[in-house]
Amino acid sequence: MASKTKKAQIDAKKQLEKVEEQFQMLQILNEEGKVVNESAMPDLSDEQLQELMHRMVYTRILDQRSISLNRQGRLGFYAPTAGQEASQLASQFALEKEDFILPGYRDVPQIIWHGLPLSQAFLWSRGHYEGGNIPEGVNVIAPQIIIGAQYIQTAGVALGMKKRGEKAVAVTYTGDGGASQGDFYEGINFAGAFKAPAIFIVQNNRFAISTPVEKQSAAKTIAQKAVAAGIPGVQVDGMDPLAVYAAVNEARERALNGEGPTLIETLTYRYGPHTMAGDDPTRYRTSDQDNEWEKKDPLVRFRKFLEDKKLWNEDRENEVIEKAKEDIKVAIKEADDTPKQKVTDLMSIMYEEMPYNLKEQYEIYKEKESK
Ligand SMILES: Cc1ncc(C[n+]2csc(CCOP(=O)(O)OP(=O)(O)O)c2C)c(N)n1
Ligand SMILES: [Mg+2]
Repeated sequence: MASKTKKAQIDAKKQLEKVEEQFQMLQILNEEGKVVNESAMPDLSDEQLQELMHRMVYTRILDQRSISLNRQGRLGFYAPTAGQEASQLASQFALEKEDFILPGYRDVPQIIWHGLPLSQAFLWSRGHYEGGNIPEGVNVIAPQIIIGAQYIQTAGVALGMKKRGEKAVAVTYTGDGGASQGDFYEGINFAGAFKAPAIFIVQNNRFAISTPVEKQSAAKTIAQKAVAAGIPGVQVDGMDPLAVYAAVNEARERALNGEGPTLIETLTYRYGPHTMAGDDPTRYRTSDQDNEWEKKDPLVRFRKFLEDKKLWNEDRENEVIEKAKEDIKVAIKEADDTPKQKVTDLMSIMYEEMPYNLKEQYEIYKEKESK
């Protein structure tokens, strides 16, 4: 028979509060583009600040164009990115070319800015194998569709880097939904145990398709999940490029100093649908909620910040927009001009040495394709 303990041994409220109070959101630039946390300000030159804005504006255009190309049937799978530019691009901006990115399906912008040609990103969207044929020296893998799987791969890549004595880190992204997956916990735990140089980023855009983050976990923050893995975690304003940059930069330094991985939660929002495959966000979000988040827009606040410093103006922005449109036109043409993939291509890229049963099938398809 269950008996009552005389005195509770767990002060549940206090225990949780103690954890939660350590995960206050880091913000440097507020919604008005004013610096509110001077001491956390990253050391970036004027040119670097302009380059970061360039990348965010460019990527917003890429998102808009990708959505219309998808509607025209000229792209395949596409997961919109508008709203998440600070989380995506300021984190990649804190990396070096040697660092390795393991993206999820919404993280195509980061791998483009890490060196993947735009035409290949379009081919990946179309399901063409050339999209995953990553050029030598570009340290990324093709985006992961299985939610959270990249967290385990990242622990492995980071451990490999450590064993080889490389001065580089492995960086991965998942979403708020991804943080409920077993793979998420296994990845951060393993990397923590081996002090592997990894950075685990969770872009908390408040929804996993239509499931709100409040239904995802009883934890108040995703950042606090780091505690159980024995690694540091931080929650940052994911609409603030400077806060995201500062957090990733610090995590990278720790990793390179042999201090192991960090978990970074960025608070953000996706303005568009989950993907272009029929999701209708008006069924699970209110327009008030959308408006509230659009006021936090990363481009708006960073533009104000740069304009105040006389580092940005309309002409500059228009140049970036034109450049993005031109690049997209060229890249989509390159994707169109790429030879269509054949069944035999899929077989031959899969194996260094093809198994005998596939060899038979390969010959059959080769014969068919020659007609
Ligand atoms: C293992 C697994 N389960 C389910 C899915 C289907 N699925 C695709 S996206 C998604 C939601 C993910 O949400 P979140 O992690 O918050 O990322 P976001 O799309 O918001 O960037 C789900 C459940 C999947 N791809 N993989
Ligand atoms: Mg999400």
